[in-house]
Amino acid sequence: MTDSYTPPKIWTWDQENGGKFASTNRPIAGPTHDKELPVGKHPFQLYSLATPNGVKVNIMFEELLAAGHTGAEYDAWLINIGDGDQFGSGFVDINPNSKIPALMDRSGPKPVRVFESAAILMHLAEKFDAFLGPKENRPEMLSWLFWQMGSAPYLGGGFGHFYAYAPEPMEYPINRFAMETKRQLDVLDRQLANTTYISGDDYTIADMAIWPWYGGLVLGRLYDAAEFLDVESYTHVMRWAKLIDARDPVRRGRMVNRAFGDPSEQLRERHDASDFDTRTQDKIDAAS
Ligand SMILES: N[C@@H](CCC(=O)N[C@@H](CS)C(=O)NCC(=O)O)C(=O)O
Repeated sequence: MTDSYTPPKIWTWDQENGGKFASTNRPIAGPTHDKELPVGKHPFQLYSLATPNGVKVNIMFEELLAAGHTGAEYDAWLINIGDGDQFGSGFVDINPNSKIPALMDRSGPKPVRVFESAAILMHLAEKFDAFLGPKENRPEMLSWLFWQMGSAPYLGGGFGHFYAYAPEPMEYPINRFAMETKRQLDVLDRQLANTTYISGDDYTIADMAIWPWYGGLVLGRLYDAAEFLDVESYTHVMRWAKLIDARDPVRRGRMVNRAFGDPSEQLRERHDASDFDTRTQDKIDAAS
C-alpha cells in the first residue's frame, strides 16, 4: 500500500469523502426534515425499498398471503433512501435508526411500530403462526435468522461497499471482506449440503432473511461480483438459491418497492394483489 493515513486526534465529518452513498451517509441520527408518512387501508403499512433488507419482508407478506392469511394484506410505500426519505420525521418516528424496512402494524387496538427486518419477520411469523418451522427446531431456525443479522453487514457494508461503492478500489479492505464473504458462503454451503432449507426440512423466515443477500449474491444479482467470488463453487448454496428463486411469492416480493432495474419488474407501491398485473412501472409509463 502506498497511501498511509494518520487519524487525527478527533474525527471530523468530511462531507466530500466520496463513495456512492456519500450524499446520504452522516454521523448523526434524527430527522433532517418534516414529512408525514402516508397511510393506506390495510392492517399493515410497510415503508421500504427493494434492497435485500427490504425484500425479506416483502417476501414474507407475499408468502403469508399466498398461504391464505388474508389478514396479512399490506400497503407498501416507497422510501427512496437515495433521496433521503429515511430521514423524514414520520419515518424516523417509526424507525429511529433511519433504515428500511419499517412497519406499522395497525391490525390491533393500538398501532405499533416494528423496525429491523428480523424483528418484523418474527413479529409477523408469530402473529400468523407461520414460517417458524417445527417448535422443536426453533433454536436452530433462530440461530440462522440471527446469523444473517450479524453476518450480512460484512457482505453489504464491508465487501459490497469496498468492491462496488467506494470512490476507488482498495486492496486491503476488498481482500479482508472478500475473504469473510467467502467464509460465510462456505458456512452456508456446508449447512445446505445436509438440509433442504437453511434450518432443516422447512422453509422459514430464516430462509427469507438469508436468501435476498446470499441467494442474490450467488445468482449474480449483487455487486456484479459472482465471478470474482467464484460463486458457482458453492453448489449447495446455488441449489438452495434457485429453489427459493422459483417461488411465486418470492418473485412478487422482489418487485415490491422496487425503483430500479427493468420497469416491468418494478412495483414501486403495492396496495392490492392486482397491482402486480396492472401497476408495474412499464404500464404506468405507457399510460402517461
Ligand atoms: N439491520 C437492518 C439493516 C437495514 C439497512 O441497512 N437498510 C438500508 C438499506 S439495505 C438503509 O435503509 N440504508 C439507508 C441509510 O443507511 O441511510 C435491518 O435488517 O433492517
